[in-house]
Amino acid sequence: MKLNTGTLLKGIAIAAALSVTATVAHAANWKYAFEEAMEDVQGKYAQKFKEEIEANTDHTIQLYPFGTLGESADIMEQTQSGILQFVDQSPGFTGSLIPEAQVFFVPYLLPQDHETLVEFFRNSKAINEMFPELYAEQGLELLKLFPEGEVCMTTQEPVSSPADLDEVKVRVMTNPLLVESYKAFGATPTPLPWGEVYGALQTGVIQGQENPAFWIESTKMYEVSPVITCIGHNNFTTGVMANKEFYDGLSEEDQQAIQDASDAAFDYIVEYQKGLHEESIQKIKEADPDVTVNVLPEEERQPFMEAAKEVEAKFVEMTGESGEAILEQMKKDLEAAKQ
Ligand code: 6CS
Repeated sequence: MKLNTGTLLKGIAIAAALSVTATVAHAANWKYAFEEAMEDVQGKYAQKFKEEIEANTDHTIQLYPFGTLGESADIMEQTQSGILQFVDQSPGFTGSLIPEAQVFFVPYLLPQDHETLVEFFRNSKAINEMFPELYAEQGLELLKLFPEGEVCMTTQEPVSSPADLDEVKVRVMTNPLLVESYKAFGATPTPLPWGEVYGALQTGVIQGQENPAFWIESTKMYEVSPVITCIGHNNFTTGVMANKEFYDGLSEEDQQAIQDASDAAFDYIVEYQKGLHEESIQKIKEADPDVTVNVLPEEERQPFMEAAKEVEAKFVEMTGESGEAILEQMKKDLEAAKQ
């Protein structure tokens, strides 16, 4: 068949138009919800993830901060059912779905030193190999677990020993091990979703709660619980995951882009957190000079550290062999991270 130049050019134009259409039809707008505001740690991570995905794929990401789609439990349900593609939910809540995730609430397990902590999250076999299997059983592709900062308590009265927590109702995230933890610390634990915490402190339904300093500052927890006590018992862990069916249905290229964006967001967020605790405490003191910040010395931490042993035993009791295996692996990984 003889083709004249006009026909050929028309053919090329149609083919080009079709290939553009195909690409456009393929580009998706993925939905990603998280438990904090845009300028908090989870929001910063999410923004970096979005930036990477949008720079390296045809896809776009719509971000949904706390309050736009409901509580943590709601955004998890929406992700499991496929309404959302990505979710950031902390083990504090995921622990009720995946009991082994409560390991992040065994007090004094995670190191306080930032570099060791980052090394651990980066290379841990428990984090990178064992947890993904457990999340997969719940229809979730675990993309990243990362630290958000040292957890401190906020109360009405000073706390320097478990006796000071007697009869004090301390709000905890909704997982059974945190309840055990605060029982062992001498308090009356009260599990609540995040949205109810400020009001409950204001009305005296509870008298305390625990969270990292950036969050105490940004959510103004110090206005309704002005004594901050740091006992070095934990660092707040959070996790980002995708709906597994959605993830498995993606091309290898898109899956790789998601893994690369997760790595980039991890590198960014651990750097972002350097000095964040101190800066947040400074901002709180400037906002309200009446706030007290107590960092308990080693000897006053001792009784809390003793109580931690009981919590660790509870964790094993609650999660059986599978939890024990995770705990043991984490201990090995932590040892390696310290080297
Ligand atoms: O305590 C909580 O429920 C919240 N704390 C932090 C640091 N992030 C989100 C979570 O909902």
